[in-house]
Amino acid sequence: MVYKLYCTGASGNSYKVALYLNCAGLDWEPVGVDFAGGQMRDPSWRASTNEMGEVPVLEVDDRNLSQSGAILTWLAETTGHFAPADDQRFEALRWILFDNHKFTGSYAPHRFLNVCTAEPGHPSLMAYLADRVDNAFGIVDRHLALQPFMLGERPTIVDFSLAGYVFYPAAETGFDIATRFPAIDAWRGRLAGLPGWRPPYELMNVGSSLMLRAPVVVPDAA
Ligand SMILES: N[C@@H](CCC(=O)N[C@@H](CS)C(=O)NCC(=O)O)C(=O)O
Repeated sequence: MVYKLYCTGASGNSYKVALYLNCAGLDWEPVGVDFAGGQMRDPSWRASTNEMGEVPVLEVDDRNLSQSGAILTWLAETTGHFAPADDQRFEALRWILFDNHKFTGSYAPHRFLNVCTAEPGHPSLMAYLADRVDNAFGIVDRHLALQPFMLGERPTIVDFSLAGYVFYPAAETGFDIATRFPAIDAWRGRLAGLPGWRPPYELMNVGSSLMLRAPVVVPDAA
C-alpha cells in the first residue's frame, strides 16, 4: 500500500506527516495541492478530499484522513512506528493539542503574516503572535532541557507534530531558534539526525505555495 499525502512545500502541518512517513520508512508519495490558486477553497475539492478545506490529507486505500495530530495518532496505532507507550497516550494527546493550539498555533500564523500574505501583518498583530510564540516555545524549551524528546528517551509522534515549522528558515519565520531556544535547537538537531530526515521543501517538492515576500520581522529583531 502506498500512502498518498496531499501537501505543498510551505505547509508545515503537512510536513509533520511527511517527515513521519519518511522517517518511518513507509511507502508514500506527495500529491501537490494548488494552495496559491485556492484549490482547497473549491467546494468540489472539499466534497471529494477534505470538508475542512485543509492539508495535510492522507489518502489510505479509499479513505481520506485529515488533521495532522489525528493522522499521526492513526499512523502510530496502525503501524507501530514512533508510537507512545500505552501509558503515555494521554501525555501524547496533551502535547499534540498544545502544539496545535499554542506552539504551531502561534508560530505558523506569525510566519504566514511575515512572508506569505500580500500585505504584511499589522505590527500589533505581529507583536501579539510573537508574544504567544515566546510563551509556547519557552514552555517546550524548558521541557526539552530535561529530556531528549518530548515523551522521554525516544522520538514519538509528539516530536513530529511539534517539528512542523521548526525547520523553515529563520528568514521566513522571524525567529532565530538557534540563539533564542537552545533546547529546541538541540532537539531539532536530534530529529535531523534520524534516518529519513529531509527539510520541508525537499520532502514536499510539489504543489504551489503562496509567494514569499520580504519579511517584516527579521530574526535579529525578534
Ligand atoms: N490543525 C490542522 C491545521 C491544518 C492547516 O491549517 N493547514 C493549512 C496549511 S499548513 C491549510 O490548509 N490552510 C488552508 C486554510 O486555512 O484555508 C492540522 O494540524 O492538520
